[in-house]
Amino acid sequence: PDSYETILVETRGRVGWITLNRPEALNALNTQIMRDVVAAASAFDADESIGAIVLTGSERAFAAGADIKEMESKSGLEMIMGDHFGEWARFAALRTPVIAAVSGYALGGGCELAMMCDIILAADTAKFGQPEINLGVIPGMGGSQRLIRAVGYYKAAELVLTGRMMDAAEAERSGLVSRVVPAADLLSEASKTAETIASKSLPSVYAAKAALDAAMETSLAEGLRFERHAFAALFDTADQKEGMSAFREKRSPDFQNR
Ligand code: CO8
Repeated sequence: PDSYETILVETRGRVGWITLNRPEALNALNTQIMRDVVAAASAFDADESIGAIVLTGSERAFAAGADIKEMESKSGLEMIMGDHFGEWARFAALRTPVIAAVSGYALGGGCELAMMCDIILAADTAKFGQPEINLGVIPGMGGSQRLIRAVGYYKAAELVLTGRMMDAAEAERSGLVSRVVPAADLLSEASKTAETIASKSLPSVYAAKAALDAAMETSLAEGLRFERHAFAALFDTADQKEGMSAFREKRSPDFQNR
């Protein structure tokens, strides 16, 4: 669809922008916002004129978690049959790199959604946490798994077991965010980063993201095998020839696939 209920969607050059827009609930992730985000992101992913996606929220909140009011009365069976996990998995499986531009709260499902992205840029106002333990549950969209890969077992265990929040500086020190920037610069920095990625050859960007994902999901031996094959495959693209001849001729490359 061209218009969505819970998000704002915009194309700026080769960058697709998705802004979470449920201000009344600090962008809590209900079924509708999940459907909107997955649909908009999938449409950008299918569009070869898009080379990067930015996902952001408001100044006050990236997203304050899954929607507690929507979940509260559900049974375990309903949670499983709702297949929220399957839909978010489609977001995590996009080929196009996604930059999360996080200002304010990224809690619970909000932190987990940021961790499904490839780059996390944080405003100095950002706060991250997995507070599910305070609600009598645990992270359900990857928080107990991706957080450990990002920050290590002991930091993740403390956050998941106590539910406390980290500020942007601690999140950067811990390896959860790529970079912290002043709040006023968050969107321009996200834009610059996205445009930089979108200026590269798309097949190499897809391959780089897939290789990085392999590192998170497989053994070292398997990951290295994947990388070697993906690296070799890129030598059959015109952009590899262009990139390398541009280097030799001391000029900037004019990639066809971007
Ligand atoms: N769900 C629903 N509504 C929310 C949520 C949420 N997660 N967070 C905030 N809101 C609503 C508030 O209820 C409030 O609405 P109203 O004005 O109608 O009362 C409005 O947003 C503004 O919030 P506050 O008044 O609470 O604002 P404060 O500035 O006082 O506090 C906080 C901000 C600290 C962020 C606070 O709102 C808070 O603690 N929110 C909940 C954080 C949380 O526990 N998140 C984890 C949720 S569980 C989860 O994410 C599990 C993920 C796995 C899901 C698996 C797939 C289904």
